[in-house]
This record gives sequence, C-alpha cells and structure tokens, in this order.
Amino acid sequence: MVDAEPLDAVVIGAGFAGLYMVYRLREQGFSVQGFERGDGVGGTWYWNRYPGARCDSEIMFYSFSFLPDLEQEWPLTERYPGQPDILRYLEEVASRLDLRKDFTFGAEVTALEFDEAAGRWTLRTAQGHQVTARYVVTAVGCLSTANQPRFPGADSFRGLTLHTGNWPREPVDLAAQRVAVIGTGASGIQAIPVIAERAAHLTVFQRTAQFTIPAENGPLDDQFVALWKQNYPEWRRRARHSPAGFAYNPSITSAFEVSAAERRAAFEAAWGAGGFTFLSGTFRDLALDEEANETAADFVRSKIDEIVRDPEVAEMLKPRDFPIGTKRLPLDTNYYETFNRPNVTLVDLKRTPVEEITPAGIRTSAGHHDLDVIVYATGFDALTGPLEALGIRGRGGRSLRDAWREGPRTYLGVAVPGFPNLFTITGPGSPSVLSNMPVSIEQHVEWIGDCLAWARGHGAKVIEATEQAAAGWTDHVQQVAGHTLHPKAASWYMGANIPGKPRIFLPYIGGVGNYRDRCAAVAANGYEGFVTSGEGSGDHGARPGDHRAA
Ligand code: N01
Repeated sequence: MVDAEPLDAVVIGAGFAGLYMVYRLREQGFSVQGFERGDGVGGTWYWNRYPGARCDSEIMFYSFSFLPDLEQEWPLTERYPGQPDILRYLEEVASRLDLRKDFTFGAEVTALEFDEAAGRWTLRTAQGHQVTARYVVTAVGCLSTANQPRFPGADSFRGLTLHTGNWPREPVDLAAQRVAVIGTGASGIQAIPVIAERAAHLTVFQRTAQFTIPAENGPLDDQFVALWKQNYPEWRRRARHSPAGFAYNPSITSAFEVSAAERRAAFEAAWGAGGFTFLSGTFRDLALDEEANETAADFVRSKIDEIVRDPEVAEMLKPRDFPIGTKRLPLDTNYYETFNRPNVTLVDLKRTPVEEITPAGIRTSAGHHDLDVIVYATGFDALTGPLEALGIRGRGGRSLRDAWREGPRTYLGVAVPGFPNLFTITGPGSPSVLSNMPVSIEQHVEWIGDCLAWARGHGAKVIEATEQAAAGWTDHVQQVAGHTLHPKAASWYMGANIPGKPRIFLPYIGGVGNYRDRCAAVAANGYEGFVTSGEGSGDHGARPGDHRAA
C-alpha cells in the first residue's frame, strides 16, 4: 500500500476537525488524503459511546457554521445533543460533502517522518499504508488517548473491562450486572446515573470528589428554535468573538459587590438554569480570586447536603481539594441524586485505595468488591498524548516526544519549531478544550488553509515556526494561566493526571476572541513568526544565521 505520487497534504483524524480540514484543502485545490484509525467518521463521537455520553455544549453552538443549509435543516431537538445525534450529524456532513472517498479508514498512523532535503513528510500506518506529502495537518482531537491506569492484577479480571473513551461499537448489556466505575470526571459523572439505572449494582470508585452542575437538559421549544435559526449568523459571530465560543455575556459583577443573600440567589438561579453559566454568568472573579471562588464552591457543597440523604456519603462527595472550575466543570443529570439509590455504593479511594484487581473484582484496603464489569472513566493523556502517539520525527530525526520532554512548545498551538510543514488543529497552547470545540476548530482549519495557500502562492517548500515565536507564545500561555486559579489544581489541564508528565498549563486561557485576533494579526503581517524556504519563496522571513536546508 505504497502511494508513489506525493500529495500536497495529509490530514489525520475524521472528527469535526479532520472533516472540515480535508474539505477546505480540497476546495482550495490541494491534493489531500485523510487517515482515520476508526472505521468511520466522528472522532470523539465515534469512540465515546458510553452510556449517557452527551455534549456539554448546547446544540445550537455545537455544529459547523460553514454549512448554512444544514444549519437550517438540522433538527435542534434537545438542549444538549447526545453522542448518537452528534455522530449522525457528522455522518451527514461527510455524506453531503462527499468526504468519505478522501479518507482511508481503519488506518492508525504510527510514524510521520520529515525528509529535510525534499521538504516532505512520509506517513506510515500500522496497517501498512505509506504516503508522502508536503504538509501534515493533525486533527486527532485533544482527548483521544485513553489514560488506562495499571492496577496490579488488572489482566486477571475475568469479567468485562471497558474504558469510556474507547467504548465498543456493539451495545453492552449492563442489566443484572455488578458494575464498577473508576473515575468521577465529566465522563464518569455522565455515565454513573445511566449505568445505575441499568445495573444490578453499581460501585463508584472515587479518588477526587468533583464539583458538578445540573445540565437541565430537555427538549427545545419550537419557537425558540425558529428564532435561533433566524438569527444564526449573529449568534455565530458573537460566539467567534467570545471568551469560550458561546454567545453568552460573562458577568461583570464581583462576587463581593453583592450581599451574601444576593450571591446565593444568583447561584440558585444559575443552578436552576443549568449549564456553564453557573461560573461565567454569575460573577466575574470566580476564576481569579480564591475567596470569590469559595463562595461558589460552598454553594455546591450545600446543594450536595440538600440532595444526598446519607450525610456520610454527602461528605465524601464534597470536593475540597481544588477551586471550583479549575478542573473542567462537568454538567450532569441526577449525579448527586444517584447516590440515594439502594443499588449504588461510593468508595473513597483516598481512604481505602485499590490494592489489586482480582479475577472476581476489585480489592481495596477495606475489602473485596465482587464485580462483572469494570468501567474505567479515568480520562485521557490530554492534548500532547494524541500528538506524541503519532511517532512524529522532525528536523534531524528528533521526535516530538523528545522536543516536548519539558512540556509542549508551540507557536499559537498550531505549529512547532523543528517540525516544518506540520500544523496541529487545536494543539496545546490554543483555546481548544477551554472552548466550544467546533468554533475553535473552524478558526484553526480556516487559518491553516489560508496559511498553506499563502505558502503555495509564495512558492515555499517549507514553512516553519521560529524558536523565538514559539518561546514567546509558550511564555504567554503560561503567564495568562498564572493570572487565574487554574494552576492550583492537579488537573489534566496541567498534565497532572499522567504520571511523569510535565506540569504545564496545556490550553490557552486568553479567550477565543482574543486568540482569533492574534492569529489574524500574524497572518496579516505575512505569517509573522514563521520562516519559509524553497524555490521561489525568496527564503521569506529567514533570519540571519538560519541555515536550514531548502
Ligand atoms: O476524565 P477526567 P473524563 N485511580 O480526567 C480518576 C471531556 N469530556 O473522561 O481527579 C483512580 O476528567 C480521576 O481522579 P483524579 C471534558 O473536557 C467532555 O471524565 O485524578 N482514579 C478522575 O476522577 C473532560 O474534562 C464531555 O484524582 C483515577 C477521573 O478518573 C475530559 O473529557 C463529556 C485514576 C478522570 O477524570 C476528560 O473527562 C465527557 C486512578 N489511577 C468528557 N486515574 C462533553 O460533554 C484517574 N482517575 C463533550
């Protein structure tokens, strides 16, 4: 399966990002081929099929803006779309744009090597494909490499072992099963209430209690949908220039500008309304000031007391280790309520850690739990994991893993010095996971498409971010994060969930709108921070002392 004719570009991944990138490049007249390890399109929504999987972005914002017909035709059924709906949406996009013919499915990229003399990449897959291309664009998602803890004895378990991020395509029947869920992040919090309704017994193994806010999911009113669709262009415009890719106005009031009673009323109203506006829509300083943050955290803890009948269980569920919002705030449907069910047990792993997994279940320091199914809801090696797994080798054969040993260094989260002609959609150092993903993905795809067209127009064989630009951007990403409470949490944003991973704040928290302006300015200044080389490029932007092979 060796492709002799070099391509202009390869795109890795067939989720929101990969589908749009392939379409965009094809429309721009580039020869492009997509590679996807799954057997179909969908990306995140292909792999995360666990019970209760649903998007925490409201459906009105969770779609492409560049398909106005589909935007009008697609039914906006419930407030938060479920995994099957989103997968159907992406399948429809792929059909309408005739994209499947441009992808190779079931193809896991294991090596990407840059040939400095030719200025091209060679891509290889585990299934034996090999192609060369001028450009590589990664569209591998930020949360696609599962974090699978290795407990002693794990392989001896005789029952079924599952991971939320890699759920089987065929239905899993949990009825009458004794199920364990390990992990209480956004995935566990979505899955636990649904599994509890199906399973004979559910044991939740919690290491760190998490804050969660009601989603208040439900059907959308016809009139609301009609009005929304009428005004779609304006909603989209606002989302693009907002802090997080939603068209809502953040609060401008400090938590301490109001009385304690008014504060409580504001939290109560936001809790009742459901969704992320609990933080951004109530008070402006919750992400910045510890005391202000504590007022919101206290409110959620008081809600746990109201909801959970057993005071001992309520106490175990109360988060106390980190400021609210510094680990991604999950949205839930009946999460705390689930612990009132007679068939649900909560185990605090900090008090009674897992000692081993046995053929029949899990043994903690307090005793053995007999189980038929173990569900790992233990998250991902976020942002860097999916990129490092591609086996990327840039200039001098240096691996990306090695280049990022101290943490990722990127320019705008989209390019990496030493890895020319490689572009990363929603890479580390971009708003990515702190934003509504389709908004950030569209911005990156369009920016990368324009950049490649510009490079082609300038006859460049190679375009590469400079060390200086990447160092400046990486510092800026850390500085902005340092103004918030985020670095205080041992979160996956900080790489803290993966043993040995450097502690560095991975996404860019400066806001989607600001980031977009910054990227636009870089483009307007002739792709400032990049150097090009090759026939006809006039070694555009090359700095003195820059002796790179063309
Ligand atoms: O993963 P997580 P997730 N032993 O890393 C625990 C997105 N998402 O899949 O906190 C025992 O948040 C870990 O404990 P601790 C969203 O961005 C989006 O839930 O590290 N426990 C934690 O409780 C989200 O943030 C949607 O102490 C272990 C849990 O496992 C991101 O995906 C829906 C452990 C992991 O939580 C990741 O969420 C779902 C161990 N060895 C997810 N290792 C949407 O709405 C880890 N844990 C679109």
